[in-house]
Formats: sequence, structure tokens, C-alpha cells
Amino acid sequence: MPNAPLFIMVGGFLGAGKTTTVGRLARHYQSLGKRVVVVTNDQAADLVDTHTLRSQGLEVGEVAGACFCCNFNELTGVMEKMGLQGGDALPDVVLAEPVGSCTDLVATVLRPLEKVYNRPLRVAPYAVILKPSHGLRILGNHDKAGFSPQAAYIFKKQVEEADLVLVNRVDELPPAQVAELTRLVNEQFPGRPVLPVSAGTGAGFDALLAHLEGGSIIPAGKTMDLDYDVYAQGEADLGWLNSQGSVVSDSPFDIDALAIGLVREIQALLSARDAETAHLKVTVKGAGALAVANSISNCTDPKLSHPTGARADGVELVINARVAIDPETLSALVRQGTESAARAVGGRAALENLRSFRPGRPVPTHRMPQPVG
Ligand SMILES: Nc1nc2c(ncn2[C@@H]2O[C@H](COP(=O)(O)OP(=O)(O)OP(=O)(O)O)[C@@H](O)[C@H]2O)c(=O)[nH]1
Ligand SMILES: [Mg+2]
Repeated sequence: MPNAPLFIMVGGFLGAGKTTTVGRLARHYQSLGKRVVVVTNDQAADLVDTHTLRSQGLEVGEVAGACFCCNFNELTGVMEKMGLQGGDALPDVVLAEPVGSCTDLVATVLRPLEKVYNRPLRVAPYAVILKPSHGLRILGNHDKAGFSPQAAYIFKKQVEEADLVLVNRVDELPPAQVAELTRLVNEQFPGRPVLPVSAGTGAGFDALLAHLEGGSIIPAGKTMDLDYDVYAQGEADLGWLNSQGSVVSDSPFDIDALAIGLVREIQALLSARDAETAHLKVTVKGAGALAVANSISNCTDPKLSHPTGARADGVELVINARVAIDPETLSALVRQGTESAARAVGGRAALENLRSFRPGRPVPTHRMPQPVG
């Protein structure tokens, strides 16, 4: 099937760098003249990731409301709607980003795509991004890893099922930490290539592309054991919040200042409660521009990942937060932080469609732990 679409799923924990990686891979394939579609995924609607990738000019479909594994038919449905089904619109590359608290994706998504889904696809080896800020603490078995042991179990299982492991953020990570993370993966999950990469700068991506296009790396017989009770508890330990909103003011304000202010204010309120952030991300859209700001842990400075330099007197917000805290408190803190960030730029905030919850137990559509025959 040399001409079949290449399906690349990039996994990794919340805030590991999946969207940044997918965006970079998409631009690479586009620069080769290929048609690329991206599929994003979340437990609820209003995804910062979809807005971020669309603002880069990419074709993006969304599976919202459940993870790929629990909503397999929606994944294939979205791919078909986006033109996987033959004809002139056949894409060359499908890039898929799963929910960052999901695992067992080889058995529930990649093998069913090869076996059950009745269309030709070349499924690339499964690359999982290791998030350094939590990886050092979780794989290093530190006392204060930030998350419950059950959430840490998911983090480790994600690495275990990888065909190759990407140590991300090498642009800012001291070489000793890159070496330590590589050592921890080699010791605990031997046999997987470990690539140092930077989704931010593209360092290491030539090697990544060579692996992705080079076929399966770990023998297909590999099957991962997974305790779904622990997995479900680990997901439920995270509070999940997706919201839209707006900020208006009598005079134009700096939309980058609002984006980073939102993340800083909410992050400070969460840190004061000792609630570990897995990923807090916001988009602020106004004057035809989209600012994006993120925080990926309580020990990492919030970052304006897409500055715009734009000013506006009215903007739309999307806020996605995944934090080790109960959903009710998370809602209250996000409201409080949003109001004070809006005041700081001379504006007034309103949040709409705010949904906060604990993710439910994963019940995969298919589970194929056996090797594809
Ligand atoms: N310095 C640096 N920052 C990075 C790198 N990769 C990602 N980031 C930043 O890390 C944050 C999270 O990146 P995302 O790509 O959104 O992470 P994700 O895995 O898609 O997050 P979720 O979808 O929420 O699970 C953003 O602020 C990115 O700009 C990198 O290689 N270097
Ligand atoms: Mg993402």
C-alpha cells in the first residue's frame, strides 16, 4: 500500500508537546506538497488545540466528547468526512492527537485501524512524547510527583506502549536532564529508541521522521497489560474544564497581555491550593489574531506560545484546564482568575458554556491486545 495515507498518532501526557509536534510535522509534509489533515481529540468541546492548529492554516477535524479509543467510529467518521474516502481529496497524511490522559492506544486505536477499519492506511510507529517536567519526578519516583499514583500509572503506561519515546524541550532542558530522562526510560522500558527532540525548534525531527516512515519498531507481538480500574481512577483524579468566554473594554488592550495574564492569574490561584497543573491553556482571539498561552506544571513559568502584538477592545476566549483538583473548585478558580486578568487590562469578563467534570471510565469501542495477524 505505498500510496495509502500515512496515519501518524503522536501520544504523550497532558502538556507534553503533542499539538506543537503535530503542527510541525504537518508543516513538514505540506512543504513536500502533501495534503495533510489533523484530527484533535478531547473529552469536551471547545478545544484550544483545534483553534491553535487552524490558526496555522491547517485542515483540522475534531473528535470531542470522548477519547479516540471510546469513540473509534467518530475518529474514522471524521477522517472520512475530511476526505479519506478516495477520490481527488484523498489526504497523504493524517496526523492524530489523542487525549493526554489516555493510554492503551495501540490496542484500542492503532490495531483496530489496521484490522477493523476497512480502508488502506499505513499506520506509523507510535511515538510518545515524554514530558520532562513530570517525567523526571514520576519516572524518578520522587515523593512529590504532583499527581496521584494512579495518574502517574497512566504516565508510565503511555511510555511503556510507545514504539519510540521523544524527550521533548531539549531547546531548554539542561543536557544532564536529557541524559537522566533517557537513562530512566532505558532502565524502566528497555528496547525503545529514545530521541531527544524540540517540537519548539525542530531539533531532532529528521530522526523522528525517519522513524515514523520506517515502519514498526517494536515487534507486533508486544501486548501491554493494563489495569482499567487504576486507569479510570487516574483519569478521574484530574479536574477537567473547558470554557468559552469574552472580554470587552471601553478602549483597546493588548491581547497578548490578557492571554498570559489569564494563565498567570489562574495558575497562581491553583498553586496556592497546591493543585498540580497538568496543562492550562487559553486562546484569546481578537482583531483577526489568535494569542495562545500555556502552563504545563506548577514548577514551569507560564508561556505566551503564540504572541500576536495585536490590540482589540473585544476578544473571545477559550480556556482548557486539566488540573489535579476537584472540578467545582477548578471552575471557581478559573472564574476568579479570569475576572482579575480582565480587570488588569481594563476589561470585563464573561464566561459561557463552562463545563467542568472528572473524565469518566474509559470503555473502548475495540480492544485488540493480540498482534495483528
Ligand atoms: N520550550 C519549548 N516549549 C515547548 C516545546 N514543545 C511544546 N512546548 C510548549 O509546551 C506547551 C504545551 O505544548 P502543547 O503542544 O500544547 O502540548 P500538548 O501535549 O498538545 O498538550 P495537551 O493537548 O493539553 O495534552 C506550549 O506552551 C508549547 O509552546 C519545546 O520543544 N520547547
Ligand atoms: Mg494538545
